[in-house]
Amino acid sequence: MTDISGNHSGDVVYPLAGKKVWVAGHRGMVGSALVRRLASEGCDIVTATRNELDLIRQSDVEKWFADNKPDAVFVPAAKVGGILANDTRPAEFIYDNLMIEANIIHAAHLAGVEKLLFLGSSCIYPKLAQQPIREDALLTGPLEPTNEYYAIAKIAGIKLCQAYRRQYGCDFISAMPTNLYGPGDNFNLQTSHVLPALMRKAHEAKLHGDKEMIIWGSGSPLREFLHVDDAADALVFLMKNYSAENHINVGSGEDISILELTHIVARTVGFDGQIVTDTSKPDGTPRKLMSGDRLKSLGWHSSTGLEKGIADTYRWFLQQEAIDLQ
Ligand code: GFB
Repeated sequence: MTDISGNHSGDVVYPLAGKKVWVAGHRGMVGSALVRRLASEGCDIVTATRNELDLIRQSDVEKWFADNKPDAVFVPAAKVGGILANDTRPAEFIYDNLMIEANIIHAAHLAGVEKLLFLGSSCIYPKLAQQPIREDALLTGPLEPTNEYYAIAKIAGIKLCQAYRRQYGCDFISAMPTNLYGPGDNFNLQTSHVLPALMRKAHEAKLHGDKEMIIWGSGSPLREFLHVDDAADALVFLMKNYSAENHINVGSGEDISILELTHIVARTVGFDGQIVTDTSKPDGTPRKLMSGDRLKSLGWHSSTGLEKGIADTYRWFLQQEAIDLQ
């Protein structure tokens, strides 16, 4: 029988041992977690810094593939950011992401790459999708306006993988991770996602002896969080075990309100002042809990609880304190 992975036997579809694997965007939070996770796979990991390769430049990307000849490619490389960055820099979010994914996916096809995994995001789904959001909710309704441009680019990436699979038979797959957090996150308050922002705000409020910390929006939106090491594990699992054109959700299966999340972060950091909402800032989509049924049916589930994940991330944050967080 064929399962949803397209796998007939239940054996690993694509073992990574001995393969040359390029992690595009290895300095980002997801890329660096992938490099850590791949260390135990017996593969040859190749990377390129931004100075060595500008992913926006098509001919440079094609040349890089011709010179390096990877067997497999992970594509966490992307222009990413939190709600404010997405809302205020739509041109960068659509242009950079379209260029990066189109260049890599097309060049991977030209170079005969055996397998490629593209990363999307849970914000590709309609703003008011039925919860938990199944993969087939894609393109069934209007998008959340604060991240529409990023979402359109990521939807194009999924469609590129599907199209190259259909027309050229490329084994290109897509995964849709939920909101990720962990070591290597961006703690810049203007551009970050909510979890690192809350951690930094609570940490600084505690240091300065502030009586309150301000969070954006009403605090009522619900978000699903997954530790980046769990995400990397799921991505390696999919690379090895999944081969079909439908994208796969990658999440923890649980969501939490931003206000509750703030309380956990404040407790972890040791800030016991007041939490104040700034409703002049956007809430974004009210809820985006993804269905993890497909990934579960393939045999993967997350293992890091949110409180533990936040505590680990805070330890990492404290170790980085000497580094400039601006
Ligand atoms: O993580 P976040 O920026 O992005 O915000 P999204 C999640 C929620 O946290 C929103 C609230 O309701 C924010 O208003 N929030 C509260 C804060 N305080 C803060 C704060 O200090 N900083 C930030 N950043 N948020 C992004 C998308 O959506 O998520 C991207 O814009 C992508 O496209 C990414 O999909 C995963 O979850 O709203």
